[in-house]
Amino acid sequence: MRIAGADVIVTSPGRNFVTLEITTDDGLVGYGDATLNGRELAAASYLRDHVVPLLIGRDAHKIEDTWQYLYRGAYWRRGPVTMAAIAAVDVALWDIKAKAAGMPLYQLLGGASRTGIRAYGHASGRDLPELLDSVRARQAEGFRSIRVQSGVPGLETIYGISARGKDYEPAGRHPLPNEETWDTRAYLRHLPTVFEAVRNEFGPELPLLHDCHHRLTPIQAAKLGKALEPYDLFWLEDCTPAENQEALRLVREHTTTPLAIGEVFNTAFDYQTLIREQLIDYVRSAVTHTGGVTAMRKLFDYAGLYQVKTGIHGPTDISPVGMAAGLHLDLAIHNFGIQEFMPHSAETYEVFRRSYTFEDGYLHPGETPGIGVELDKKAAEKFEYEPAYLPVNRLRDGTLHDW
Ligand code: KDG
Ligand code: MG
Repeated sequence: MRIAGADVIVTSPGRNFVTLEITTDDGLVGYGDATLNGRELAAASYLRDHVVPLLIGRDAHKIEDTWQYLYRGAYWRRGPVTMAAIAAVDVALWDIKAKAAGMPLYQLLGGASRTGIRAYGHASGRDLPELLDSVRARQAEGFRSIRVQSGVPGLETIYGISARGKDYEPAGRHPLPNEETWDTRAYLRHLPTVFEAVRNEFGPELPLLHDCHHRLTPIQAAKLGKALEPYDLFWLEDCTPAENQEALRLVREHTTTPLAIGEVFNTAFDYQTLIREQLIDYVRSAVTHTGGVTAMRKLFDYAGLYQVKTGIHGPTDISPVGMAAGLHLDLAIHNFGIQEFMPHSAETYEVFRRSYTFEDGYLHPGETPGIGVELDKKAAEKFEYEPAYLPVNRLRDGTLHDW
């Protein structure tokens, strides 16, 4: 079975997505996601200009060899653009292989290790009453694990807080990124009071998560982890900037709050110290940004040796194709932890027809052969690409800060 064609589709049904469609000479079609929020066209060009010409005529069954050909063959390794492009090829080829086998992908990965995939949803509020309402709304939708993000008095807009009743989508369709203001001391003072109130309202059982979004220094993160211990978090995410693996050593020495990191990582090497020294509890990579199913499987098996579990990144900037690929892994691997799930808009689901389901707090990839997501090209054409940027953060004195 040879690769006969490969097409890169950039579409914007509610937000921007980059999708690779691979066709084989016997008529099978596979999809992969290469969406890189705010830098989409770089991934699209990498695929169109440098990868598609290498794919035509290759044996579609040779997934590992193609992965190595694109990774080692580029000479310039790693990086978000390269790894998103490789991920798209890898997932499209797994989709094709599973379709050729007539099985859902998880069967090729060893079969189901569980009946459903525990998912967490996002609750946020500009103030406490709004946040408590938002937690109740997620519970009503079926979520049994909830990420809690709160506004901070004195700060207008910050990461993770949506306008009342609206879904959160940080990438804005502006010619320039929005600028937000950040104050770490105000955040560190306020957040423990929020978790105290949420625990008082919802009791000790509900698993609660929080995302620091890389904004703290190691000692600040250590202080926050300690302050949150009475509220028994499921995890504290991205507490320090992701580049510095050693930072987590200091945090770990001071707190038993479980730690999760990795949504901006793109290879297993970014986790080497973190996993080997057991400085984290959950790996947060997305299939889309970490080289696809092939690379994620290896990463997860490595993490499993050290009792580190998974928490695949699942915001709306991972397309339904990337989401579905992650769900097949979630179902098959042993060291599954939890899956993030931010449902996409109706427009997105009009373009990406999916077989995965969410019911009673659990996701399932479905039983359709392949990954179970098909792209409707006609529908995709209706939604033209519009440049969109993630916001930037500045301290009160104007210094640029991690967002
Ligand atoms: O594009 C940026 C988002 O993927 C990121 O801000 C979402 O941190 C995030 C999360 O945990 O979902
Ligand atoms: Mg995050």
